[in-house]
Amino acid sequence: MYRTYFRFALLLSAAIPFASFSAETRLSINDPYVNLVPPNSQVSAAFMVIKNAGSSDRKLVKAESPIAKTVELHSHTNENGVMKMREVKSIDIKANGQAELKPGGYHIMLIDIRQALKDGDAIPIALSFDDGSKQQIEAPVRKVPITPSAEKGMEHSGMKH
Ligand SMILES: [Cu+2]
Repeated sequence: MYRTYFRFALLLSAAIPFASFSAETRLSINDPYVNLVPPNSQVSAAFMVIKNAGSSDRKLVKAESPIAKTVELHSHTNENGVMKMREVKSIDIKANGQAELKPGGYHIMLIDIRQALKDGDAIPIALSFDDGSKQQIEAPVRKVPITPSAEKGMEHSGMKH
């Protein structure tokens, strides 16, 4: 006896690639947090990863928060072993890419903080992008972990020539 069964199974992946290329802003904010600083500190920084699933480059151009009188976009660079912060006009978020705001790199500087930060507090931050879109997020306050790169930076700044 010889029987053949032909079975054609159309397998649909559960993860169908999303292939929409609208000009719409497709930014997502991941893992935002605000550095827990001592209660007497007037400044802190917010960090996050901004993902751009869109097909055009975007820029973060402004950040605002009710907890700080002044909010600036900053870069952090190692200049001859000295870590320096500098205000920047914008932070690039490449198409199909991401901008990482992290200790030792780009960050949102919160200056003249109006209230003492407590671990777990949710800090509202409004982000504005170059296409006119805005995103309102809440970033929890937490202690910044010491990353290997941050540690290296600190070692560098302590080095004597
Ligand atoms: Cu800064």
